[in-house]
Amino acid sequence: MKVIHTADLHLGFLTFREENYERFKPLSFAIDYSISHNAQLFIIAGDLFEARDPSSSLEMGFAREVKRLTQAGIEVLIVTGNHDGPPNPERNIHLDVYRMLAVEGVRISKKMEYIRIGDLNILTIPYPFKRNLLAKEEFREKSEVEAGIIMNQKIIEGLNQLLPEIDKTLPAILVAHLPLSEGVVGEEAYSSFTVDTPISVEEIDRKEFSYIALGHFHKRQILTSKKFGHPFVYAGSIDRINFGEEMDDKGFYDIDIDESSKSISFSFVKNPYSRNFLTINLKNESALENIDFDKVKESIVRVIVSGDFSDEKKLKNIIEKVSNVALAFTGIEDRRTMYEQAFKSTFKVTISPQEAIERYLDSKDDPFIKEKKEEILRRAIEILSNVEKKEQ
Ligand SMILES: [Mn+2]
Repeated sequence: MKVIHTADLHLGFLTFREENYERFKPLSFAIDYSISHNAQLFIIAGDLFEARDPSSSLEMGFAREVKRLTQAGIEVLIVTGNHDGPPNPERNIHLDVYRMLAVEGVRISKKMEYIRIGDLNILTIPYPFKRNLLAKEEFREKSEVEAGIIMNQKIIEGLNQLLPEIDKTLPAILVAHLPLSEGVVGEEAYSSFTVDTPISVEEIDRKEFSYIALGHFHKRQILTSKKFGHPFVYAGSIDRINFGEEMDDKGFYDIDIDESSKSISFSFVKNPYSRNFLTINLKNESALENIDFDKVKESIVRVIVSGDFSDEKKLKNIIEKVSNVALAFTGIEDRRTMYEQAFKSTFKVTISPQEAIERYLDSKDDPFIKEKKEEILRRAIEILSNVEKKEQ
């Protein structure tokens, strides 16, 4: 059985409003791959949309991609992440539409549960919201840290309760949207405002699992449990969100599971359509000749100037060309302090909406704004995520 493991799509994440960027391209590529490789199951391990209430054009675009999977006979499993909500599992979320309409071949898991798809046992752990726990009378007095610890205990209890449902003659996997204490946090730290209480690999590993499909950390990584040697795999985000991910490969995992022997093999598939970030370091004259303008054209670009240049005009012309060709140009960092201000002001620079709001808030000398900055920023980003540049 072939399974595709994706996570953290964050559809609708705002970067620099770059023109010509097709937001569904990375997902479409993963789906084309699944169809052409005869996958039977397509997993999204949480954080589908950046916003909790995505715009209808984003939802339509996603539905169009899901339909391509179901029409090809590929089952779809979505386990909710912290961006998908809800803090209260009884409350409806946008993905419930798929359940309400009983879309065949699409499963949404927003609570821990056992699911059987074909010859595969699946246990799920959607992102656990502490707010849900703190709302209960008995836990109301607990601190966030205490609530996190209780939450993790509940995950372990939940797992142990679900384990007997596994058909032991067949392979089993776990799909979870969780922070693991052994893992490396990626650039999502800049887009998430939730405070996590990580749980350890050993605490959730069970002998029955062959593969643990994870979402939440945007940095792709494979952790191994000491207990049974099982692979705990973060597929990583499908797209890059800032310069911190410039060098990271983005993509998804292709897993082959043998039903009779329960053995698995898996490999990473690089997604060529992930948004590119490019830093151009201008350290010397020869750096000016070696700019890859094909790459510039398809990237969000920044320039760092640090060396000595005999022809200042030539330097300026080249940076000007870069700024015109780039998908989006975010600015120049001139480390030769003597030129700094005059140099920068001659170029048109794009900053992200988040950055613009943050700069605006920082410029205000208002105690209310100072105190509520994080909250205002979070709400503003949520609103902006729902504003579409162009209807599709
Ligand atoms: Mn997440």
